[in-house]
Amino acid sequence: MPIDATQPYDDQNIFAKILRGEIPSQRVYDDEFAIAFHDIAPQAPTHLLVIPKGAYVSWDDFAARGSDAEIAGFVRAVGTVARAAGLVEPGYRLLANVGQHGHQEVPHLHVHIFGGAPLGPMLA
Ligand code: IU
Repeated sequence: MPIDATQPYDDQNIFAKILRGEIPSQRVYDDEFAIAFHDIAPQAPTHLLVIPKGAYVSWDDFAARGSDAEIAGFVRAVGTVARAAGLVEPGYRLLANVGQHGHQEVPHLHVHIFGGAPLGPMLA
């Protein structure tokens, strides 16, 4: 079920638990601002999720409340994860779903990284 992106942050959401290490994940990256792990139901040969360490519901919430350092750190982490996964050449796709119409299901900001095969045109 898609979430309401304007809801208050719920620290019992599944990605908060993954962040705290209470639920296992296949973690591939960890720094001051972000972690990255393999999506449990991959939709491409490489499908990673990058999440900020801060408590942000969505991209909208992060853009509004995140500090410049957190935002810069997170953006750099996404780039670093994609590069480390060997995706820069021949390329990859980033996606952040927001709220009901975006079909965001987990109420902790996450950026999907898809790659490892030609992905075709964007489907709205
Ligand atoms: P969405 O952007 O909120 O729709 O994406 C949520 C993603 O989180 C989706 O691709 C799930 O497969 C993924 N996921 C996960 O990796 N581990 C989990 O425990 C759960 C969802 I729940």
